[in-house]
Amino acid sequence: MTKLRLHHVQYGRSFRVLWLLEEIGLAQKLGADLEVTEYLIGTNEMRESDLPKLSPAVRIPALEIGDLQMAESGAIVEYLTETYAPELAVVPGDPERPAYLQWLHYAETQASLIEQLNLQMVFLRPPTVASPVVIKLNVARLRSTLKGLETHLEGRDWLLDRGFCAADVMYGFNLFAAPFYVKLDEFPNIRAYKSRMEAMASFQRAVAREGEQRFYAQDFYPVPEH
Ligand SMILES: N[C@@H](CCC(=O)N[C@@H](CS)C(=O)NCC(=O)O)C(=O)O
Repeated sequence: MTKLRLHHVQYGRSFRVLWLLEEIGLAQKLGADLEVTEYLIGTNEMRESDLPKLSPAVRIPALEIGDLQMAESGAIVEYLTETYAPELAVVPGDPERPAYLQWLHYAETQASLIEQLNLQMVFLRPPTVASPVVIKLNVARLRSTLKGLETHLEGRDWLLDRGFCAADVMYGFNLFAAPFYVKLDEFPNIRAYKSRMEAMASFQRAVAREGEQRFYAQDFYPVPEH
């Protein structure tokens, strides 16, 4: 049986890959069992596992398909779609290719801000103190990326005119983590976009596999006063 193994962290970027694997139905296509290896960030689990052999920066996601080993969520999303679901990719020469690449990679501009906020608000432990200035700055920068996405989504169901594609999958992590730092009340297009994701059967299967949210200890993290 072909090996199909995803290295995963709850509420992390690996959700993008988990969702895409469900959308493609890759386990069924390969006649494989999807094995999900979950880690707890902030422990030694990742360094002490075989992840360092798979992921140059020892980060998740990493994906193994047979002998193939790959890290970087965006790269994995591009590879999986062009190899197994070309209808979700946009090929070179297609007029929507520049927009496809732009929005696929914009997701990481946004995700890196979420990551900085996770670092300050979730991972720092006493006696280390989070920096209100850095938090305030990163919240403002995250809000600004959400505004850019909100404007783009005006009058659209998905990022591209052709409909749901691999670039949308990248936001399956971002838009579920961002609201812990920036409320989405001011972004109606993003809220509707999220609802469209949540209505997809593949998304629901990925959420069911991931289980209840356990990563964040509270529903919202306000910017500390000082
Ligand atoms: N650009 C990479 C970023 C990967 C990344 O930073 N993943 C986070 C979880 S979302 C991680 O593994 N963090 C562990 C750490 O920082 O030690 C990607 O998209 O895969």
